[in-house]
Formats: sequence, C-alpha cells, structure tokens
Amino acid sequence: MPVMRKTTQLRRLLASRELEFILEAHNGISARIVEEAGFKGIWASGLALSAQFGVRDNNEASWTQVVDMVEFMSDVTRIPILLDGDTGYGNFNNMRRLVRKLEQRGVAGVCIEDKLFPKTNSFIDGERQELADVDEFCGKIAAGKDSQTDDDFCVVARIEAYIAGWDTREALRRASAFHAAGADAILVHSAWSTPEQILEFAREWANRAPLVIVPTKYYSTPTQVFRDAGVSLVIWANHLIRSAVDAMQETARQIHADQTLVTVEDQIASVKEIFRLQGADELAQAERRYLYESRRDTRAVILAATRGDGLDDLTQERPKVMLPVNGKPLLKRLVERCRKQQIDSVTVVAGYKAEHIDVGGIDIVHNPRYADSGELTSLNCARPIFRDDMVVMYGDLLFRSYVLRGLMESDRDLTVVVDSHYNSATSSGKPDYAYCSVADDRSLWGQDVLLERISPDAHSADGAAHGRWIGMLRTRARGREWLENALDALADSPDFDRLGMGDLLNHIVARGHPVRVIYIHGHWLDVNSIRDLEQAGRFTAGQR
Ligand code: SPV
Ligand code: MG
Repeated sequence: MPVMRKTTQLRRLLASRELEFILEAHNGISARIVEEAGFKGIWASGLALSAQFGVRDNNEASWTQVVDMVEFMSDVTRIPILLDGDTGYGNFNNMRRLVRKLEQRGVAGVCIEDKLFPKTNSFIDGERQELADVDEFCGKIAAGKDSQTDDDFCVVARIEAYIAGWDTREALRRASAFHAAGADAILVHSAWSTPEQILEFAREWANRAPLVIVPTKYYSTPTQVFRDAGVSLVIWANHLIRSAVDAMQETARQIHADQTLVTVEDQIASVKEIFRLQGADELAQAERRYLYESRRDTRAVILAATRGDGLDDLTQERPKVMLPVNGKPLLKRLVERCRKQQIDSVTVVAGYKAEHIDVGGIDIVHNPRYADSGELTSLNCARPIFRDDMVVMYGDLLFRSYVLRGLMESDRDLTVVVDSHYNSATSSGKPDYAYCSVADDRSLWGQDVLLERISPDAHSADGAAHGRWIGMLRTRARGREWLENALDALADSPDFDRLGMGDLLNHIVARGHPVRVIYIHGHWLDVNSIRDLEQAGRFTAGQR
C-alpha cells in the first residue's frame, strides 16, 4: 500500500473527528522515539529545538539551523512534523521561503504565532509581549499558503492574545481574520494553569476551523475535557526535552560522583539500543545487498607453491611468499589487499616449506608435487574449492589497491589485468606478455579490450606486446566453466606439469571465449630477485 504523504497525514489529523495528539521532538533520535511510541505526528518545538542547541527560545538559532535539524527529524520518521515556526522568521517574504524549504525537506506543516520577530517564549513575561498587526500577519499567512506546492501542506495560525493579556474577543477577532486569510487551523495558547481561556475560546469558535491547544500549563485538566470542547489536536509541547534533561543531569551527576560507570550502566539505554534507533540493522542489510552481494562469494586462490628460484639464499627456511617486505610477509600484504575488497575467503596453494606459511584467516591446500610440477598442477589442486566468482593470482604480487578493486568491478566472465607500462628489459622472472585486441589508449572510461594471447616474447612479428599480464585474473560463472574445461583439456597433455597460467589463458582464448583485459599503468610488481625485493621495499614504504 502506498504510504500516505506526510502533508495529507497532518491534514487528516487536523480534520479528524477524534481528539488527536502530537508530541514534541527536538532532533532525529527523539523524533524516532515519538514515532515508535505510537504518536501520529511530531511537534518540532521551538523551545525544545533551541534548548537542544543550548540557546534561548528567542530566535537565537537561525531559521536554517532549525530547518536543518527538522530535516534530520523528517528523514528518520514516516509521521508528519508540524514545525513551530515562531513568527515565520521575518515578514511575508521570509515566510514564503520557509514554506518552500519545509516542503522540500518533508515537513508537513508550519505553525506561526502572531507576535514580533525576534519572539520570546510565551511563558516568559507573556503579558509584556507585543502582538503582530493583524493585517500584516494575514499577509504572511496568505504568502505562506500561496507558496506551497503540495495542497495538503498546512499553515496553522497561533493566537497569542491571551498570552499578551487580551481577552476572548481579541483572540476571536484575530482567529477569524487568520482563518479568512487561509490558515488551515487555529492554535490558541494560554498560560493559565486552568483551561478556562481555551474552553471559552473553543465554545465561541465553534469549530469554524480545527482547533489546536498546548496544555503545558493547564496539564492537570482531564483530557476528556478537551475532547468534549471539540478540540482537534493536542500538542504535548516539551516533554521529551525535559525528560532528557532530567535523565542527563542525573547520569552526569552520578558518573562524576562515583568515578565509575558501574552504577549508571543498568539505568541507561544500552549502546545496542542506540544502534537500533539509528537503524544500524537497515545498514547491515543494505551492505549485504549493495556492497557484498556480488562479492561475498568471491574466493581468492593464491598460487604460492614455489620456492622462488632467484632468491635461493633467502628462501632456505621459508617459501617466497613469506619473505618480509618492510616487516610484513608478501602473502600477508596480499591477504590484506583481498580483505579490503571484501574477499574474505582466501585459499593459498602451498608447496615448498608450506609449514612456514603463517598468515591468519586463510585456507591452505597443498601441491605435494610442487618440486616437479607447475602452475596448472597447483591450480588443479585447488579445484575442489573453486567458486564461480574467483580471483586467481600469484603469491608474490604487490600492487596498489585500485588494481584489485578494478578487477572486482568487472562483470565479465573472465577478466585479466595487463600492465601497458611494462619494461621488458628490466622485467624479472618469466614475464607473461599480453597481446590484445587494441593497445591501451589510457582513456578514463575503460576500453573494451580482449586478450588475444599470452607469450613469453615481448616482441612478435606484429610488433611489441601490448602489456604484461600481471598474474591476476577473475572469473564469474561462465569464466569458471571455461577455466575448468581448459584445465581438463590440458590435463591430458603429457607436459601438463610444465604448463603455466599463460597456457591456460591461451587455451581459453583459442576456444573463442572472450577474455576481457583491464589495462593498468605500472603500480605493481612481482618479486623474483633480490633487486625486486629491494624495489618492493620502496614500493610499500609508507603503506600500512
Ligand atoms: C514551543 O514548544 O516552542 C511552543 C509552545 O511554542 S510554548 O513553549 O508553550 O510556547
Ligand atoms: Mg515555540
């Protein structure tokens, strides 16, 4: 069922034949509390809003500060807010802008009182307060009504005649004029401790327009009396700010005196309750939906079985991936990069000195024949834990986080990362050169590039390679299928143990499957030699 507009809800509250009630709130959390308690509307009290800012109810907070806070209140609630708009914060022109801004921010109506800017709270020397000129105030009401774009937005006119020491005649004269000027309802205020003034007014007013009251001072009046008088809406105007102040004073006093939290802990709302009121659950749900859904099943498979040929001395005791770079093993850096992209499931294919792999939160599968087999044999060892959504990478990689982030953003079946900024003269190890459908044009928008082949040669008859495959790929459902089929097909070949990832990609491409290329321009390295290791130190300097 569509949710009724807040303006329409407020209009219906005012028009309802039942006596209705709204309660004061002064910020987002108190607005939520009002809604949860079952109220059908919220009074954004000027007194309470000023108080929560720690200023006086004399228009010391600017109108935009008020409107900003009311926006927070509106954002977290579904019930209508009636803003205590004081005197409209200026003349008719300010009123016009106020109404437009309130509509934009989801506020259902505004109440303005017939006093002069800057106003003073009605309970502070009310009798000395000057009332607005009736005609001027009528113009202000009309200007507000003419500015609304939503027919149901409500302007309530508040009569301060009793507060300022005038009688019922004057109150009625004003109410009639304001109603004629377009006010949707009349709020009649009284500072007496008994309800006589408002009851007399209600009798004379005789429901010409909905009547609103604020029984702060005559609070001991039985509610039935208001019902019998034909009042439409009761505003409980300041009771949450007052209860909050009381509770805060008590808690502050207690903590200060006791120098421990033990006494107060069970007397105050739990942190969990605060999280609940903030809607923490909704965010967790949204994260599952928007942040993790496509990624949470991603598994990283890290190939780390080899000793690392060019690093003999350093790998006597541990595999290459456990070599520290600036105090942190390569593999740990890689796992952290995965976590940063919400890849929580990381499987390492280990071989040489596997028992020395000491990185938390990973799974290990073993390639027992690491000494005389190659990358595809290692990959095949991880076969039982393959997932549709999978990143496969070499364990000796270092890269800036955007490299893996870019790969995670790809929605293609199979994607590889190719560095177009390579230098074949200084590349160590056995580089995989990539020949692609088009060269990197370094456009900001990501070209649509396909892999044509991987080769150990940086040059071919057609010219130079377009880049170096950095040893990182990602599959989705179909890509996984292609990868598994290629592994199956190649497993029959007698030299399977000598085949590498490049052979696998070539097989897939040769089958006509599109392998998407994401170009990067440096910002990564792999570690195959002492020189690489020194470079790795510089590359990671300053990184966490
Ligand atoms: C408010 O809540 O700010 C009001 C009502 O205007 S009263 O404080 O009673 O004037
Ligand atoms: Mg007020």
